[in-house]
Amino acid sequence: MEGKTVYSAIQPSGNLTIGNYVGSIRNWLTMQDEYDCYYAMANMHAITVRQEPSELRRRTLELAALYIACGIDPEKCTLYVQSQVPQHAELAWVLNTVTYVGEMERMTQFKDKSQKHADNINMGLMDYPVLMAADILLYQADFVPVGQDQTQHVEITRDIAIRFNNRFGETFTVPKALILKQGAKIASLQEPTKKMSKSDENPNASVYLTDDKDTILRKFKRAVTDSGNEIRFAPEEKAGVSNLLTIYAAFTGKTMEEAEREFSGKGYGEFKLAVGEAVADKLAPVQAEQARILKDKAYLSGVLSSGAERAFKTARKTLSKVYRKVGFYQGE
Ligand code: ATP
Ligand code: LTN
Repeated sequence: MEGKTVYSAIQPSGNLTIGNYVGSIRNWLTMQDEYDCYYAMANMHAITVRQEPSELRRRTLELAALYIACGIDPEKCTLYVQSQVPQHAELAWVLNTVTYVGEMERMTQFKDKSQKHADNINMGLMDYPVLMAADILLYQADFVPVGQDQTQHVEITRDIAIRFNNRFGETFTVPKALILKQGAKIASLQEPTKKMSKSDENPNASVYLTDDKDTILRKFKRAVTDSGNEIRFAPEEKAGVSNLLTIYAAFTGKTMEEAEREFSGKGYGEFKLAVGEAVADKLAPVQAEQARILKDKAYLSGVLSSGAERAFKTARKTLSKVYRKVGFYQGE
């Protein structure tokens, strides 16, 4: 499909997990040859919960280096830092006026995060989905590859786009979420019915992309499974084992059937070790590459400044159209 645009972003709010990789970045890689892709470091979203400023800055660069180390090619995609393109905040303001407070209060992520950060339920946290809508709509994206937890935000983006188009005339492309059939929701290794999350307090629940081999093997060894002994994919019945099979398939590129066949008749111990090894072997070169890129400061800042410049050009065009539609004076 020629001429289609893809938009996605990750918040530089913590160490990425293999959930972020499997549900998100892995999906992005397959699109860069086919589509016009924009991938951002969503640092403006990140400050909706408290961040240590020096850490936020460091993590933003680490995330950029990680994208590239995972295989995102900055020559093919537009890789940039959200706060370097002022139109995100500007469009969010306009979209705020076509979004209802009730809709934002009903968002699952808002409710979860309000509970988790009860002492800091700030306006930004509530407005998070509107900023996300602004991200996506600025680039007239057709597709938004994300994990399952973000579907509700893409849905509200569609509602906002349709509402704006109806009120002011055709302005925005109405985007679609692209969710993988397998791997859109990698579960916690400790509570396999919960999503693996970078902000989980239990360090054994998540495998980080920065973990070394020993740590990875140890975490998989301790992964919660069940009292049975069968290795097969049955998410309802065998959440833990199914999660490990999903991770194995994602990291080896094998199909679920191949993975199941490989482990049929084998014990859980051997299985967990194999999953850990597949993950560690895949991550080792990514980690080495990320470290190499981070050291090359001139290269990285060059990539980000040319990314911001490209993003700015597209964003400016859309914002100017929006300003015209809503009746903002833009000079003669
Ligand atoms: P936090 O726990 O701090 O809210 P997070 O781990 O959910 O963060 P995000 O930055 O919110 O990470 O998400 C980045 C991308 O990774 C999104 O597309 C999200 O859907 C995806 N993602 C996050 N966790 C998982 C998971 N466990 N399985 C699959 N995809 C995931
Ligand atoms: N909220 C997203 C990150 C994000 C995003 C976006 C994803 C910010 N802006 C635009 C897709 C499109 C998350 O993954 N937590």
